[in-house]
Amino acid sequence: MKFEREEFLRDVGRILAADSATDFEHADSKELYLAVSKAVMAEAYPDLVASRERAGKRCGYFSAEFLMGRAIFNNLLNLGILGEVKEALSSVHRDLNLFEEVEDAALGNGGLGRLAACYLESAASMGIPLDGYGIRYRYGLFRQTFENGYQKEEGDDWLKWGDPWSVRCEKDAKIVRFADMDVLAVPYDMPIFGYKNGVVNTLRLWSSEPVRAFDFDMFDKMKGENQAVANFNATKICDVLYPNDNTMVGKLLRLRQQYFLVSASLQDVVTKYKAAGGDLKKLYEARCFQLNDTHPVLAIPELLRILRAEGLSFEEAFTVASKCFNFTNHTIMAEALERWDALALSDLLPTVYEQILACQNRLQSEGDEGGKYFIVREGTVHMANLAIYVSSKVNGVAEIHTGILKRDTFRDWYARYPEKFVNVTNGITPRRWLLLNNPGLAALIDGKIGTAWHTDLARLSALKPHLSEILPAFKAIKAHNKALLSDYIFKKEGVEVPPDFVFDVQVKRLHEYKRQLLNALSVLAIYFGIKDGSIRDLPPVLFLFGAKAAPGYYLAKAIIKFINEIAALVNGDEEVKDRLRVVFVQNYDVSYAEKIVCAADISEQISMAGMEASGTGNMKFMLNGTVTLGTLDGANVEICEEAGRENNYIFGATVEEVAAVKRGYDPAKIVAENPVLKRAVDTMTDGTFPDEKGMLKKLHASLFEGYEPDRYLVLYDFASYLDTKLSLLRAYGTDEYFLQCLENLSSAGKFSADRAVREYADKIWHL
Ligand code: 26W
Repeated sequence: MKFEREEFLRDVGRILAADSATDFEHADSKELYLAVSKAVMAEAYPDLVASRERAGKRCGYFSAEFLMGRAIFNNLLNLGILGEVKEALSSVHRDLNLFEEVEDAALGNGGLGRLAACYLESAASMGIPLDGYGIRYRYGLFRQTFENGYQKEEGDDWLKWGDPWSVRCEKDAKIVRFADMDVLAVPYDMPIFGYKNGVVNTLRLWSSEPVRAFDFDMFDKMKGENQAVANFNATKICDVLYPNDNTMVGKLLRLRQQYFLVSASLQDVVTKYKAAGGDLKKLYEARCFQLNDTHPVLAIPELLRILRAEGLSFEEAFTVASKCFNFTNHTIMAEALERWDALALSDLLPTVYEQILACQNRLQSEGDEGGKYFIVREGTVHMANLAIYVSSKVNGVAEIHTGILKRDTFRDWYARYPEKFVNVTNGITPRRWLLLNNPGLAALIDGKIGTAWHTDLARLSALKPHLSEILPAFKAIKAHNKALLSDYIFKKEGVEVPPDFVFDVQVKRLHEYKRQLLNALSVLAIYFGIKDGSIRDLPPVLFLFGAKAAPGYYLAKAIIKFINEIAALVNGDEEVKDRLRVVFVQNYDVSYAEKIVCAADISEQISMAGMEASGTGNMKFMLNGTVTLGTLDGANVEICEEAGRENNYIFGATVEEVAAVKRGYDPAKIVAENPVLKRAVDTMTDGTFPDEKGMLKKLHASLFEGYEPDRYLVLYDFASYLDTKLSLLRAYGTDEYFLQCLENLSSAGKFSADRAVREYADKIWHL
């Protein structure tokens, strides 16, 4: 985008005056933020219109979550005016960094939502016509604080700073019909700026509003019912993002959200397609849709319903749908696979349910001796089965994950439709996750190999001949980033972390399978080892945690409490003060991640093998020059393939071993034979920590009692984990260690979301 300082300042000044009756000198940071953002939006408008009107097939990315984070810095970067705006503001004595206070748009839980955000950015940067469709939750993922070590949740009022990057498109509003009420869906469009290429794609987020009294049809239906109550219900649909990651809660309101999203989006697409003279029987020539996990899978019966209402036969409609839809699976966890009660679904969405039944009948009519193939069974609708049956392509998100889908989770479906199954290994956008979050490192790379890597990450391999040369500068940049993070943590959490400690980091959602508990036990073992003198030769180390637990996930919350207790014990012990520190940061989010990822020395990716579909945090650390301490799970496997296993620290049972170990597994025996482990595990029950609510006791019980004790083999993998961790800590600081970091950085090309969206565009969307 062209940029003229005088013109820009004049525009911003006028907006400050018009909207806030203020000026550069007096505006507070919010007023300034709104004015700067709006001035940029006005400037970008022609590119937006041009991109939208481009001819050719487009893909809609349907997702219940888009974890966008903060927009302003990324938008300025991609428009190529980040430095210019910074200078322009400082010429009027204002600092662009004020906008670090702006709220994240946290309309997502974790990996799946952040992946959607990376893909939108990469698609725009690659000139791929991909539009996001989602929900404009009034409150995003809860804000987390700790009180006495316990997680507390508060509403996330992400609109507090206004929403200058969205445009409300009242004209495109649609009515979404439920059995008991109609709801108005109003779209807000966020521009997605490609990196310095003039492309602007759109993220369209739907907001629910009451269909007002002017809708007489609706008014009629409501006879007898209180209009105010109906208004209240309608608005409520988009109130809040469900805070569960990997666990399905069968709440009707969530089903309403899902239908609201897909019905509004498909009406939008179909209306525009028809208005442009398109033939609905050939919709697939102009449009396709990627279903981000099962959350938007109701789009399938909804499209069938719409096409039937437009006069297509069921077979005609089915053919169109099966060419339009593709499905990505993001998890193999049984508790995450969505299933809905058939009665509840048919009560809420009778005409949609009819189409689900029609799919079920079509499937049955094709013959199925073993009874392996079903969409509805025993009063339950299986959303993944519906998705697989109708979609053209089904993909997993890393090689190992797609393998498990084929061999295990969807084995029967794979036998029936082998050609449907493909892998697309996840990726991350190098703009936000290197250029923006680590400007020092980005500049170092630019200086060595030029800037082509910004949009062609595989070129990082050109660094390979220069690794020793850049090592001193790399060390200095890492040290600088650590100092910045240390200041930030002090400001936010009120704890001191010496920047010269090793930063050993585990940040991600809290889940048993991700095994933050394994990390916690190793920290205790190291602490006791330092105390009793059995561990002497370690550099001083900070164990940094960041994670939100789903509010209803008891054991996840217990793990947070446990780690916070460990932090209090360790940080309060004068004797280990110079050797050890433990910090659990509050409210880990995208903006926190940007600061943490560039400052980490060790990336902990320690899920039980077979459980983490891919992981994308692992890629962010790698790209910032960090070694992985991890299992052979998800994309860690491919990270090792790319960067060399010898440059990472791999431990623990493999997928194959996990299966074998689980037969006849005896966790008590493992603990009995390992006194170091026993000492750490015992702290949960021996009074080391206060446990007034009995949380730690239950956490302890989860390892030894119940239907499947120590389900994620924390105890089994402990010994090899601790060994590997100690040898990594001992290697830290040597040139060998820093070269390993740089081997990872220079091998990270594959993990660009640019590569991933290109694969989708080629293999799946055929754009
Ligand atoms: C129905 C409740 C629910 C909510 C969220 C079920 C499942 C989810 C997501 C699929 C969980 C998720 O975010 N999965 C993560 O997706 C990432 C992007 O593909 C992967 O990198 C992670 O490994 C996977 O856990």
